[in-house]
Amino acid sequence: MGRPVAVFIYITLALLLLLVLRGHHSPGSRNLHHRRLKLRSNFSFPSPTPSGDHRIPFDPLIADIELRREDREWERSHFEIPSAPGEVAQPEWEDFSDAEDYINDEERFNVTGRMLLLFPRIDVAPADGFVSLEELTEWNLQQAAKEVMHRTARELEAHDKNRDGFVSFAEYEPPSWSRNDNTTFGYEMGWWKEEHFNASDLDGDGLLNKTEFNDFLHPADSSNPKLMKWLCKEEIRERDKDKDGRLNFQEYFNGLFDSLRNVEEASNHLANSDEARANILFQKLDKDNDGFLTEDELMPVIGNLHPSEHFYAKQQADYVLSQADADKDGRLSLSEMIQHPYVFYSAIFNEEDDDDFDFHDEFR
Ligand SMILES: *[C@@H]1O[C@H](CO)[C@@H](O)[C@H](O)[C@H]1NC(C)=O
Ligand SMILES: *[C@@H]1O[C@H](CO)[C@@H](O)[C@H](O)[C@H]1NC(C)=O
Ligand SMILES: *[C@@H]1O[C@H](CO)[C@@H](O)[C@H](O)[C@H]1NC(C)=O
Ligand SMILES: *[C@@H]1O[C@H](CO)[C@@H](O)[C@H](O)[C@H]1NC(C)=O
Ligand SMILES: *[C@@H]1O[C@H](CO)[C@@H](O)[C@H](O)[C@H]1NC(C)=O
Ligand SMILES: [Ca+2]
Ligand SMILES: [Ca+2]
Repeated sequence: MGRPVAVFIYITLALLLLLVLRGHHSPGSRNLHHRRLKLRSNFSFPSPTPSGDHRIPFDPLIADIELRREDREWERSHFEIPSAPGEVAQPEWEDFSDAEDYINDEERFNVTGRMLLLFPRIDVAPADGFVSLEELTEWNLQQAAKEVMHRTARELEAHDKNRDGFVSFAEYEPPSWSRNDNTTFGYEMGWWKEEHFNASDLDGDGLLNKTEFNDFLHPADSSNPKLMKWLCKEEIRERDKDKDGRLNFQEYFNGLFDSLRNVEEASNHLANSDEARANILFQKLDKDNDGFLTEDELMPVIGNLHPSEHFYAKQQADYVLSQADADKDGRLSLSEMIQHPYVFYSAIFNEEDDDDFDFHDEFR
């Protein structure tokens, strides 16, 4: 009777000790000198449903390295160039491992130096020696827009068969996942169809230039009213079970309400049941009180249904501020930025991913 109990106690103590040791290990490994910066290793094609990992590069220099790497990968997957006989395809080491060695070499890529250089470029409205949430959001938005436009230009080149700098609907080839099955999500998808194309064609000349094509690929970030209207229509189409072109309460409650909770929470805390809360918002959106939501009535909340680049830019700025604003005055001084540089180079919002995804410890 005594022995099993003793063994049990020993095992428990050993486990506790292990936990304590691990606990001590983590704060140490959070020390910035034990971090390694990691480039975004992955490349994904533009998709209408942005994935959870939506990271906007903070430093244009890193963005540039990442984009060049991405371009190369993109070229590889789009134009498979057969290697000449006898010639061995060379792995592009200079773009993959060396880039990370470069940014982790404090003498070559000096994060303090980067902060000194970037701070005055972010602190502009007004230039008062502090970076506000708005300034950081605007900076993130600019970085995101540059990156998105770069990818759009690349896509445009691939689709523009006659090389006139425009994409016609005949030239456009929808992504393969949308071609194979036109009811992938249980409804007839409107994305990448002619109606979507026409809505993106701001001047109606039948061709998309770079701006229009960028809107076509990222409708939620567009300011083209035709396209916003199309996006609302598409939201309805996805949930319109009885196919009458509008949403009744049940279709709204089952399909749309969940995505609108943030709107709903801000406007009303009084109703207690889910359905009652949903009903209050429904009444508010249903301007003509006919018991149905139409595409025009969805317009005021379309930004909540499709997170825009602005949403991510602000989310990332909020996160960075929460981590680096040491004196909690709601803005960042240069010295706060210099003291927390790694927050800027790894801004992600999923705490769990923090260690594995963006950093690895240097104990290897
Ligand atoms: C992206 O990364 C994940 C794991 O991080 C991996 O499983 C996947 O294959 C990668 N995709 C590409 C296209 O490299
Ligand atoms: C990085 O730059 C700062 C400021 O220019 C300088 O004080 C520091 O010594 C540099 N660090 C390294 C490792 O070069
Ligand atoms: C799309 O689905 C419809 C049936 O819902 C079918 O008649 C049509 O041929 C499909 N189109 C393509 C391009 O697969
Ligand atoms: C798109 O616009 C063209 C004219 O530029 C027109 O011929 C075509 O019918 C329109 N298609 C749709 C689905 O609206
Ligand atoms: C594309 O066309 C639209 C509509 O005419 C125009 O507003 C926009 O500036 C053009 N973009 C470029 C890059 O030429
Ligand atoms: Ca063309
Ligand atoms: Ca501060």
